[in-house]
Amino acid sequence: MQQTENMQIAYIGLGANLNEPQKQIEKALLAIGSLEKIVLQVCSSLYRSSPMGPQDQDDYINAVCRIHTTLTPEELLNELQQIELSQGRVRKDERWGPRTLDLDILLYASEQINTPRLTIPHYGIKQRNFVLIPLCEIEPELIFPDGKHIHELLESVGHQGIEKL
Ligand code: A4P
Ligand code: MG
Repeated sequence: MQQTENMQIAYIGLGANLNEPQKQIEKALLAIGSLEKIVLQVCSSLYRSSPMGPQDQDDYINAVCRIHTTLTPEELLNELQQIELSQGRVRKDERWGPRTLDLDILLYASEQINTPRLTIPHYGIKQRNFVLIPLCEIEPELIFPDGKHIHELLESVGHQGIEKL
């Protein structure tokens, strides 16, 4: 990507627990990195985490990456949903059920967005160690749009049920 104008920083959370989840995450990172208006900057290690939600499903593989992009948040969501679909994601009614790939926009610049399609920061970010731990690995001094430091949030979620691969 040549263009540097209107380039924003965004963080994407990746999660998978079906069909060789580690490969799903690796494939998704390649797909994100090959999008025209995105530069993939850095990705965290992969983490294995116990499922949040129904317990009769496999462990998840989670990671977080940082991108630079000229896409708007809505355009970014469209691209991410396309990648989810191309990797066999089927949206079911069950809340927090198993999935081949889940791509969430965790943060987009310092924007706070609340529309029917988009909540940014992602609504679960502050309660989930499988998001905060990889995010902190790549951005240890991150300040959230509401002024909270990532370390403050990490202290309140703990390290249960998650291991770095
Ligand atoms: N949407 C709103 N805001 C956003 C955003 N910031 N990023 C909307 C992405 N999408 C956003 O998403 C439903 C709708 O959310 C989208 O159409 C979009 O318009 P979805 O991916 O179809 O549904 P979902 O992911 O099943 O729902 P939900 O409630 O977002 O699930 P979560 O919260 O993502 O949780 N356990 C472990 N250990 N690790 C995991 O990664 N993930 C889940 C899914 C459950 N348990 C887990 C994990
Ligand atoms: Mg999702």
